[in-house]
Amino acid sequence: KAGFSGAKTERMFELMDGFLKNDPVSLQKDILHHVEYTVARSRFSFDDFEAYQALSHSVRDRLIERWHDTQQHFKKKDPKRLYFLSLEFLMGRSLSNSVINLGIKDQCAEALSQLGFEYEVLAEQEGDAALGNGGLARLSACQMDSLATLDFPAWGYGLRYQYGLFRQIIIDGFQHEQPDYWLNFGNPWEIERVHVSYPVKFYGSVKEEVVNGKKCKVWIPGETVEAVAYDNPIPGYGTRNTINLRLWAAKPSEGLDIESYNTGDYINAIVNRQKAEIISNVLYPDDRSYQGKELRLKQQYFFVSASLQDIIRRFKDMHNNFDEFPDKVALQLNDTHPSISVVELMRVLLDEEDLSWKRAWNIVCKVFTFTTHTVLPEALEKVPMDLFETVLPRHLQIIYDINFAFMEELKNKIGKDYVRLSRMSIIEEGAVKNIRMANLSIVCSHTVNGVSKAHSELLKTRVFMDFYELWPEKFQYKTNGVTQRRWIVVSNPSLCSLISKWLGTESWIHDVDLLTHLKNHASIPELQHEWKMVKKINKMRLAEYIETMSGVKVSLDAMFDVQIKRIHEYKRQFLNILGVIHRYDCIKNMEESDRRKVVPRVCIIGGKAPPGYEIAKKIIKLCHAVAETINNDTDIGDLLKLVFIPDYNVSVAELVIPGSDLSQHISTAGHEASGTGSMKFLMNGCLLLATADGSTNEIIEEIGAENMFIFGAKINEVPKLREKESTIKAPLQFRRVVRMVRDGYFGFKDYFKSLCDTVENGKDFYLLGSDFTSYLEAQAAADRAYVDKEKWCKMSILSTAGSGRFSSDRTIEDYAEKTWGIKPCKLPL
Ligand code: 9GP
Repeated sequence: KAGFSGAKTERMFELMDGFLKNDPVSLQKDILHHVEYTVARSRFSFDDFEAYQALSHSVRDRLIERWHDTQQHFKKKDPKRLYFLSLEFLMGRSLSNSVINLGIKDQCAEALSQLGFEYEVLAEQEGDAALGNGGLARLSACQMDSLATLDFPAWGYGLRYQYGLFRQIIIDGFQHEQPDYWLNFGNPWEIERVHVSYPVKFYGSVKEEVVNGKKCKVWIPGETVEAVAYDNPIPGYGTRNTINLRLWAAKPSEGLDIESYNTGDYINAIVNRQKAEIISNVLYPDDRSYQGKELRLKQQYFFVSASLQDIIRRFKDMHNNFDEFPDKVALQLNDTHPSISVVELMRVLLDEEDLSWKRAWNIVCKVFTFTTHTVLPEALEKVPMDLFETVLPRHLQIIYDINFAFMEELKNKIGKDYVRLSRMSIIEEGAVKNIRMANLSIVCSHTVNGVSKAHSELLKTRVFMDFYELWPEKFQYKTNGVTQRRWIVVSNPSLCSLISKWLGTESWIHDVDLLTHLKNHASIPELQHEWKMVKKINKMRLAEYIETMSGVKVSLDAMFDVQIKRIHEYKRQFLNILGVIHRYDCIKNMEESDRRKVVPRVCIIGGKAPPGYEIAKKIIKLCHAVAETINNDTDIGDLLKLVFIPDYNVSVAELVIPGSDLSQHISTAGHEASGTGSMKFLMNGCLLLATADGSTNEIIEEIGAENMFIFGAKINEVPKLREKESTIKAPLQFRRVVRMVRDGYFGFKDYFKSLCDTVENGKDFYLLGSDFTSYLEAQAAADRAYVDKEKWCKMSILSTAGSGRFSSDRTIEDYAEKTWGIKPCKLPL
């Protein structure tokens, strides 16, 4: 109300004529308005991209209306809010998702067609917002969609990287990385909030001072950077609720560098100030480990500090007693990346809000919850202590104090078991001392969870065993989920219509358990016929894409067998390629009569290798080298093709997943925390060939192993197999295909040597050799099933029917109730 007289407010209400309308004519007027006044083109001459921009702005206007109303409503109701802190969000495209969630896709299509444009063509104009690496980041995006749809009072916080995940280009079969300057053509989906900015401080020193007769630690920072907010409205489906994803960008602070100005070095003073922007410039492209990088630590603190200032400001707008903070605020740590927020909140409460240690600690312990997304100990972040001390000197002191209190408490409970004490300490002793961010997160959070049942078991029995023994009540499990809005409704419209037709309702789009009723129809020939037609349409789309991207023509009669995900040794794309070589070798050596029985396959692999991960890059090259041989072998023809899809990202996944028959999730058991790709394939009626790892175990529970192709060692068998690995000979078939690579059958003999070394001579850590035979058996079972078209189709329908449990709606409801303690806060219609 500030600044407005009653009369002006009244005038404003007089001028308002309700919400923007969603009929095609109103949309057309808005689109043309934006062509002329936002894009600044003539309404008589604009191209597809400009039409996309104008359409996006028209959709964004509608989002902003809802966003305002939602924020007002939250403010009025003042519920407990969830703040989801994540350094990565893989949002993909916004237009297609927004029009679905707003329920205006058909109206937009009609409006555009009368203007001479095609909605689908415009939607393709949008680049992906790729502010994340892989599973964790895409999961965050799915969870935001569900939080909005289920009306939870939630905010996401992250970093607005100027360079998203690198673009992968392939030259002669080798991966090269190109920067993804995704903001080049503007981003209609964000709103810059120049007035929402906070100073974030780094470096400097800490002094002891006496303030009001009390001894205090005073941090005198050495550098200040401004964090400016960019808001990204996230609409819910079937509701007006539209929540916010606030991303921070670094800008130079207003403060003057007096010294440089005084010495007359004006240019350098400006150049130095500009360096502040580096903090939010670029996303780290390696999701294996983030150890010891100063910029990484600064990114983490930058986004955490700005977010907490924002959250505390919002809290203080309504409350003046910090003891109420845990009743109004839940802070979710998405992996260890935001874990400095624990220390930052302590610092603010102690040093700025003047609370006692006891009171501050009590608050901190009630607000944080921690989800870990990895099993790999090397991916648990550690920050060298001297780096920490340089960048955040006051925070290090607070960590010492937290750790001291924790160690004392622990000693009281377990006695002087120094080995265990040192394992659990937040500070890792050694030649280089480190801060263990996972230990910090566990000590300070009231709830800790893994992302599948199996992962949570591994946390309890291996990774965080000591902590589980100490605080069993803190540990929960939450199986990941994905949003059916993006992964069926947006990406597979034909399947969406078919499901709605057979269920007689569209309600499954927000009540996904209804999919289970498809089971009743799974054997009906009419449904099967329509189901196969949908698959065929999607396979045609994919085949066209493959031809455009790689020049390879593929047969629609072939089984499309897909593995798309980040390239990692544990995900075992190498196993897949060795399987393809085996298939090729078998076909080559077959009699003509046997060849006629071969099920034709198109094997599709896609994914990015972290730029510094040599072996992963060699796997990509091997895929191309093998493809070169197979695809050019006229003797093989359509019986086998191998294709690598470059630059895999969210929108490529939206195209590939609906067109797949079979998908592979073949990590060494015990290594994939959950896996969410499998859930997207499952929803799209694609059969899974998988190891019993991560969330696959729960998919087996849901749809039955008889509807999947499961193979390989189980999680509890892996450690024993590893012990025996060096003494056991790999099966002959395995040795033969590795030998083909080693001997240069596909060229690049020297280059592939180190790759072959990873699976031979007793070094096969990821157990490709020991799983190879059962892998081939599972592949053979898939071939047999594919021949029986009715059976395959039924399995496909049952896969979709059983996918409801893997919706992020279910995951979010579970978190809301058992972890965050938040309730829906729905905007009235
Ligand atoms: O590797 C896990 C994957 O298994 C999981 O599904 C996903 C979401 O929880 O997180 C992945 N982890 C990361 O992306 C980084 O640790």
